[in-house]
Amino acid sequence: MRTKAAVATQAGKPLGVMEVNLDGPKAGEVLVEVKATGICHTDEFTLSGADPEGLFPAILGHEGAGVVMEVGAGVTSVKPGDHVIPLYTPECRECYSCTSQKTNLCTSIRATQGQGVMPDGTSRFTTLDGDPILHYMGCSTFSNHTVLPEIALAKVREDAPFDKICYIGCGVTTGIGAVINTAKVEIGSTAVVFGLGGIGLNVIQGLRLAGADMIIGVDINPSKKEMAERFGMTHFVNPKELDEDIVPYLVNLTKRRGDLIGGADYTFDCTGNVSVMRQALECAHRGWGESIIIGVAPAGAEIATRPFQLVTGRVWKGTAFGGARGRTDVPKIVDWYMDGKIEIDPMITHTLSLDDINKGFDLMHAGESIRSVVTY
Ligand code: NAD
Ligand code: AHE
Ligand code: ZN
Repeated sequence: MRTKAAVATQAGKPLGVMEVNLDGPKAGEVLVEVKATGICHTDEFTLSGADPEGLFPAILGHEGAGVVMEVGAGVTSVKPGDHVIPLYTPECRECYSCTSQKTNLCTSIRATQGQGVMPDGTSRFTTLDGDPILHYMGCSTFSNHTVLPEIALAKVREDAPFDKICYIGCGVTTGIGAVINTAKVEIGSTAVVFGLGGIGLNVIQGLRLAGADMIIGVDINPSKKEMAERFGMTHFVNPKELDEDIVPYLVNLTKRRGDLIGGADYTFDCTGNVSVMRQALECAHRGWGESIIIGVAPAGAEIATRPFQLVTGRVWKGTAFGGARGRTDVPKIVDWYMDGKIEIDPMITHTLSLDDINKGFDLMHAGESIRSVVTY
């Protein structure tokens, strides 16, 4: 079939909106009509050329929601008409990682996914001239239609609006999951969140859900303060306005009665900046503070700290897709949204057509959006 897609032709160039060819689903695959997709900072990261796994030409986008149109041979868990959210972290429930019950990082199709192809090693997308176009993170939601492996689809309820629940395909689940699945934050905790964008705000609402007492947000863009307060931030810090180093400032701010040292129980990096990741670790409490890396850093970047920071009990962790097992957890998060337990709508600051998708990247660069969503 033919469909309309935004194609990343080369690093650092705007996406090109064009008609492309899409082959039907092979065995174990599913054709999905994408109804809406968010634009995540990770799409920008790959488009910029900073992603060591970035390949071109490719159809980016990994935060979508849509409807199943056709299933390939052997597909049993979804059928035409089902509403689904694509999963860049699939859940096969059979591989060594899935059955370990120790991680959400299903490994069954990770190798081909990183090469921009389906599990059989080929792409379903081509240009109208017949040249191959690669898939991205196994999802390619910047196309009106896409093909995914069955194990990379979460079936969700049919009354949930596509233009909101697409965000559960990455940002919402990543932020809330980092708090609940990865950090396992307890009631009464103190926390610091670095970066109050599409991920950081969801960490904040996750912290509120978990019952954290002190939720400190840090961002160099003061316009992020208002929205973060709406989602539960109790204190805002703009590092550019401080006269002292941010680490001692935060350590002092998190000092509780009877505590001679200070430091947060949990900290989260939602910036992708390795200097910020160090600050996040070092403002965690001596003896037990945990720092969770969510941000994705450019090719070649490395984190550093004095080993003494770890010797004295701070813990450095990372999380992908918030530790969520997509087919199991994503339908539940959709229920949380529909039941009013979590909020999504105010974070979707812009809704665009596919023709205007590059405006979504411009808004992100200008720091003017939280999430831009493209509707088809
Ligand atoms: P975003 O652009 O919406 O937000 C980033 C925020 O960080 C902005 O508000 C920006 O002002 C702030 N910021 C930048 N530099 C800062 C600094 N030095 N100090 C404090 N704040 C700073 O991006 P997003 O969509 O929220 O994504 C955030 C990061 O998370 C990106 O690196 C993205 O690739 C990554 N990510 C990771 C996962 C995962 O599974 N681990 C999932 C989604 C996104
Ligand atoms: N390809 C990059 C790393 C990108 C990355 O860390 N991706 C996250 C999801 S970000 C979603 O917005 C992830 O899930 N990682 C686990 C995985 O298996 O990719 C690089 O540095 O090579
Ligand atoms: Zn993402």
